Amino acid sequence: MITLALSKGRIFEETMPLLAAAGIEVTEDPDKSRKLILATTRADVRVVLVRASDVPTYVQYGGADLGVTGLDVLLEHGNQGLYQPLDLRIAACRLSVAVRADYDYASAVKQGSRIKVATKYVGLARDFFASKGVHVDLIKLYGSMELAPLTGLADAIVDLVSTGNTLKANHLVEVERIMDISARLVVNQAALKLKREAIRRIVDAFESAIPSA
Ligand code: PRT
Ligand code: MG
Repeated sequence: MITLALSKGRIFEETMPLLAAAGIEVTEDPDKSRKLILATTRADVRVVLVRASDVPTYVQYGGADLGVTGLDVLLEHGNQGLYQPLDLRIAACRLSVAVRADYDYASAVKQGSRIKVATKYVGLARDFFASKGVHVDLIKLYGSMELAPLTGLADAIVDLVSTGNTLKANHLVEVERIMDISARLVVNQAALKLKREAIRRIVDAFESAIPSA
């Protein structure tokens, strides 16, 4: 049995065409069922639904053999015990710094002021600002980062941006792009040895179906 960990939403949806290329179709709709283990058209392949931030953990400890996870989640988690064979080029976005339109970020950086930054990505934000020599106080949030500068909780946020519509709707502006993000296939290292053939076939099929740049 091969177990693939996915999160509901864009990762699940954008992984379906890749699975189809491997001749695998999920036979249940995750939005219409409360099941967390989904069968597929292949008796030896199943999908488990986990929180996006839990995918690396499931694969690292062998709760799943493979998983699809954003580079943001993967870097924040650390890639210990994970073999990372493919950039799937799906669920693309960027990790950026954003502030209120009336906050002068450039001056704050230049003057060496301490900047209050709210983010779910405390590790990535710490590394980024340290590499630039910018002093920050990091505030950990679990969601709705966009609200933090509007309420005075923080001066800036570090969050994912794709269309930019969410920032715009909240009168925030992107002031720095930290890195480009896309979803990665991750594989448990022990599974790679024990189930080499079956995993190799899935990895190869995914690779052949990756959207071109
Ligand atoms: O939602 P939940 O708390 O359950 O988990 P999650 O937010 O971690 O999962 P999900 O499904 O929202 O995101 C899974 C992965 O998709 C992320 O880890 C990213 O790698 C990737 N991804 C790609 C995105 C986006 N694009 C994205 N736009 N994840 C989140 N967003 C959010 C962003 O945080 C912001 O709130 O969408 C908003 C901005 O979008 P635009 O289009 O308005 O700019
Ligand atoms: Mg989300």
